[in-house]
Amino acid sequence: MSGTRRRFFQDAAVLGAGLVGLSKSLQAQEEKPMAMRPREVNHGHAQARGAFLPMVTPDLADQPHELDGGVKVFHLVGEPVKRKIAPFKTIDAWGYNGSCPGPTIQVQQGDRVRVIFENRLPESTSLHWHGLEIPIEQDGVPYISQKPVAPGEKYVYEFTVHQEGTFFYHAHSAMQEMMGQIGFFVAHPQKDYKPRVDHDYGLILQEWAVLPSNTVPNTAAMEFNWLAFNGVSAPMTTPLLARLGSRVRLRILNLGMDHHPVHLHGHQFVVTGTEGGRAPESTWCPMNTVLVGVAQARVVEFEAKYPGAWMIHCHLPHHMMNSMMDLLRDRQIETADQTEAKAMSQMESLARSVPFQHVHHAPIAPDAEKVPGFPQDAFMEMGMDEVVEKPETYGLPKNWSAGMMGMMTMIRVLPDKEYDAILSKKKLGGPSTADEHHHGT
Ligand SMILES: [Cu+2]
Repeated sequence: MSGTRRRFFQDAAVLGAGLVGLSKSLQAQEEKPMAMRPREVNHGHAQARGAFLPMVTPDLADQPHELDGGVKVFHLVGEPVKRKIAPFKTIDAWGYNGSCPGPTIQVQQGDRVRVIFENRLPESTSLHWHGLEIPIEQDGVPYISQKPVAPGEKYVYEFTVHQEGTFFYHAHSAMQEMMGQIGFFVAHPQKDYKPRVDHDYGLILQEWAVLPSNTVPNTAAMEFNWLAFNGVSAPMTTPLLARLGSRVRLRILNLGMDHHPVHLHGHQFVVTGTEGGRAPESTWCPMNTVLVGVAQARVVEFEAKYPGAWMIHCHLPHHMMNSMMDLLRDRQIETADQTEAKAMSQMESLARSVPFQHVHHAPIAPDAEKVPGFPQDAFMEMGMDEVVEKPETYGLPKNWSAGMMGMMTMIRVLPDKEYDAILSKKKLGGPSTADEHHHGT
């Protein structure tokens, strides 16, 4: 067992139930059926049905299915979920199968799909299949297309997926959506999109309003203090990995109260799809920020040309931070006349209250407090590298986590040697969130 991995498990033990739940779901992702593993994919001319490059949803699991005749059968349970969204913050969200967002469902265009849904919420609900062209009886709108599914009841949805693209499932009740009841539903095309990609990643954008010392999101709020990709705020977001020179697809899905301009550093991408499916190549144009509106999906693709750890983040300034209020309470007032020594002691007492192995902040000027407007970001940055360490963070510069907050992750574009080093760390048993795929030549 490597030192890195041993520390990872020590951290996991310290973090307790929330992360244990996460490890379990990531383990589930590793145990996905062989047919779903990228290495098994054959891109030859006689491509078999069921062979596609699966999307990887970092920090979330894939939902496995059983076959009943020719029907792919999935089980979803709507239920309350404890979600650790930052090392020092666990919230009471609602989700599916112990996960918020729910696990990712992946099928192929043409599949017959059955979803056996069970409601373990304290109130009635339903499941809506966002963007799918299916019979009205399957549309999942309470009172309009079906009776609401009462607590303790089951309901079976069944339909044929004739489309390809990035869809999602969610409760069709506004407040339940804001409690986190959403998940990916990806329909892979029968024939690969061209050009083919080597990596396919999915990110769900979410926002919550959770008051300090509270765990339950305020679903009536119009302002949000917790911003997340796939249910976690940076730096807990697991970095995406790409081999230098590979082609990457990124599917971004938004169900919240805000539209999020998602920006990629260091590369240009093209929008190759929406929540309605693949976009014609004639519409592709270079950009590096895509506005993902509420209820929309945007699919972008790019060549990972330049090595480095490149940010992917919502560019709304208030979405590039976490709520520190739980930790520092009235920080804005306390820091108005604060010295660096005082700030450090405040952060050290914070570190004792949460399992950080070190704290860090960038230097400030000796006369900082004389400057109107100070502080802005001075006490926002918190290094917590060790507590969020995993194979995907291996080799990042010290204090990297101090630069990661809110709706933010990164794609690490790595030369072969470094890429392979991380892959072998993952094979030792680390979380599997970045799979690799080889094209035939
Ligand atoms: Cu945003």
